[in-house]
Amino acid sequence: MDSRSKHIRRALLLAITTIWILSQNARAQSADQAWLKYAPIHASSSIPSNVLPLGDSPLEQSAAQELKRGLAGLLSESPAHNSSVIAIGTVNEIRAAYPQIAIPDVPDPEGFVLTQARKNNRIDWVIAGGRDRGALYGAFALLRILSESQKLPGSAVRSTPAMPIRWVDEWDNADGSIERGYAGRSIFFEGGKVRDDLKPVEEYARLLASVGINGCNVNNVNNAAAFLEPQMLQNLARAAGAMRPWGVRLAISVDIASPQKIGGLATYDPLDPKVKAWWSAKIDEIYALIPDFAGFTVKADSEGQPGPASYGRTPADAANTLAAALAPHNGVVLYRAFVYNHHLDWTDPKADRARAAYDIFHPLDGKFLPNVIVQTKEGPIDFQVREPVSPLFGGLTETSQALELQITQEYTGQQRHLVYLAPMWKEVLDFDMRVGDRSTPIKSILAGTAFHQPIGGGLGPPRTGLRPWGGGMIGVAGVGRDAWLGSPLALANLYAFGRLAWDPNLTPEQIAEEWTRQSVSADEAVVQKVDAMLMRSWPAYENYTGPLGLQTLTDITGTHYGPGIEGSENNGWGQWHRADREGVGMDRTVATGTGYAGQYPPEVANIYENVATTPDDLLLFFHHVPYAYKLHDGKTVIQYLYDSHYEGAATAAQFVREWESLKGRIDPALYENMLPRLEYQAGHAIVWRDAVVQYFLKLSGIPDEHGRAGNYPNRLEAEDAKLTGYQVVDIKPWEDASRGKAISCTQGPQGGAQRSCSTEWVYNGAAGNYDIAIQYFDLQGGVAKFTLTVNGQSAGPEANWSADASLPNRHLHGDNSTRHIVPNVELKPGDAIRIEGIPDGPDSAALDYIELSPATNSPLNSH
Ligand code: GCV
Repeated sequence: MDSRSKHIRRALLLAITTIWILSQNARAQSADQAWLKYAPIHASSSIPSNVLPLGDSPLEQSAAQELKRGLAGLLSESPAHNSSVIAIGTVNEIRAAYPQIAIPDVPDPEGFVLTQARKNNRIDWVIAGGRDRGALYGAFALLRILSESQKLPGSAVRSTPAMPIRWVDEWDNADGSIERGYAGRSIFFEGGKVRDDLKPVEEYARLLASVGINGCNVNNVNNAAAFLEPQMLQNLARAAGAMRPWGVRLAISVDIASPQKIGGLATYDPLDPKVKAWWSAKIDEIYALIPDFAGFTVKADSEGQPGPASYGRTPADAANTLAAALAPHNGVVLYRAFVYNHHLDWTDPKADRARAAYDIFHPLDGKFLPNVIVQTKEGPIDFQVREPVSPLFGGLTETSQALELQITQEYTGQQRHLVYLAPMWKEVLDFDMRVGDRSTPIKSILAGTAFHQPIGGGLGPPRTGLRPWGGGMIGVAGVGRDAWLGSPLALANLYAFGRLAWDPNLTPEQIAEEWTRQSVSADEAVVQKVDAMLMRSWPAYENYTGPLGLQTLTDITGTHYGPGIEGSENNGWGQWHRADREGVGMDRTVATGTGYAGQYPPEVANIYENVATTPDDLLLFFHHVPYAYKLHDGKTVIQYLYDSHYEGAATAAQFVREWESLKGRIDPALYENMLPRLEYQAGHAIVWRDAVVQYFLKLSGIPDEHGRAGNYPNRLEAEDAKLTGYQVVDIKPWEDASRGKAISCTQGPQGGAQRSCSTEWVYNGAAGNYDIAIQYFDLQGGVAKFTLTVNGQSAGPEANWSADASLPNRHLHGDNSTRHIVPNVELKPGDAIRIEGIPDGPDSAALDYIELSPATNSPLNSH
């Protein structure tokens, strides 16, 4: 090869490599996919565009780098032409550089002040952090303020976090899967090891820091023993290093049986001296590798995980063994109160899983070491669409406490449904437990301020020794490689979690507005529309899944996703709703029920004990009532069940319309990404609606006074059609399909696989144009194909579709019952409407029904 050819070859290779790297970067997972977009603002020319870092700690460097990046984006269309700077540093550094201004003390190292200072005839902006971490949070706050309001407020901004522990928990497994994760595989792990590419971890930490989150527990609380192996700890040190520049400290979940499972000891009894020594040595090993290690999360004696109960020891015994070894290193133990027996006797009317956390942990109050924080889910069951606030928050006045929330939407639509959870979380934070008959809202309990004064009633002296730990908020995040949470709008939940942990006095509306302006658009009309959707999404989901405190009416031993009303009954897991022919709800009163209501402080207990004072939205959580029982507005329970399901599904259908109205006003990629998700949700809301409504209609025998439940005049059932190849099958649970039946293209006449099947209806309604909704099942593990024809002709551009979504369950079920709409089809009496289904592997091209609605009125017609 002559030198010219070599030169050309090298140039070609370089070009190909550059294109590849660019394309990799284009796809790289980054914080800009969430809210750190820094879209251009209409900035005033007084905004300084130069950044002056006063210190050189890694956190201050990150802060300065972020400010530069942020300003470059925000000011890209209106560059500033002035010599002012944004000076960033600790209070001490700022005071030294600007002796002429009075910078107030910022005692909390994480707090900050933003203000302006005159210097050399210019007006500088100043970010002064309590320490370097505060400076970092101040930088993000300044960028947020600019993104939102385009200017700095007239007076100084002072901010300190409400609570010291603000962590996300990931339930990632070492093999790269994520328990209850709905956005692809782990950003931390793959193949039993920490991933080589930790860029996404770094970007995640940046995202977390932007809303003040300061810890990340990276592995699943289940099966955690392998995470303490020496090799894994070395790997974890790399992950800790990737998050460190953003002030996010690494924590891990540990298995309480580790001394036996990986340490070779004969016991894991937490009070055994050999066990204590093992933990001590292990913790020293961790800190040698990760000096700023945050601590441990523990799930023990719960859902099959080992725990101290095996040795007759208490959670306090186990927690304190770990805490004592962590204390010299400033580490903490987050001990989860999610401890319960999942083999309860469901025939026993007194058995109640909701009681477990209080029964087990309340007697241990005051027995935990100061660096133990008891971590409690917001409700006594398990992240349901609505639960009362856990009474344990009022039952631990001598113990630091953390509130565990779920950002990943396990029981709330798994990110396929839009459900903005901040309003639910806010209700929890504002809930007044009335401990000692005085104001003790959950947010003050978490902040560690609720019980500082003696409060009488035998509750003991002021707490001492709890600081510096205080308490906090933990969000189970479940981020993955698919744009963090999969659905772009689901990111509002991650954002809201961080913002509320910093300042629980913010409102969900404020947070939604902040998030939308940074993530979607600053266009006022867009902000209003998106925020209105976010704010209505949790009530809508509650309405079409489990209202009145019924909890999410899903199969609790399965996927926790689609409808499965009896799935929580007749098993030991204790998520019962006790629906029977006469009535519904679980009696948790002291007088006649399980006694759970009595776990609250008296003022709250009295409200829940009495059926008349129990709020409607928790009625069935606390009381078993007849279907004809009247709610506060006079409506019967059964009619409310019908109405709320129809209302909820109608709201989900409106979301599609509202999103469509944003076309051309927002980023086209975001528009296209969300639209099919909302269309899917609208269809699945109908699956939910019909399942719950049919179930309670059959059980109660009381008709819907509006005649909707069980009455579907525009539906043509698949099992009633002329079938070629298709077979009629029963669906389990029956309520997940119209009339409990569907058709499935599985076995051919000779037992071999079918190549295709068809079903045909003869139309006999009025002539006109119709939207045809086809309810089909999209099973995992194959991509079935469908075609709709009328009299042998294609029914339009949408008439061919594939069952290619990724939905739970390998069986025909409400989890995967899906709606496709073929719009505007002309029909006249006698027309043959035919669907051909081509199965693919396990996906049997199954169909439930078709439903016709006049083209202009179709709730789901998006065309
Ligand atoms: C990590 C629920 C979830 C489990 C989870 C458990 C927990 O039961 O379904 O996946 O396990 O809560 O919080 O420990």
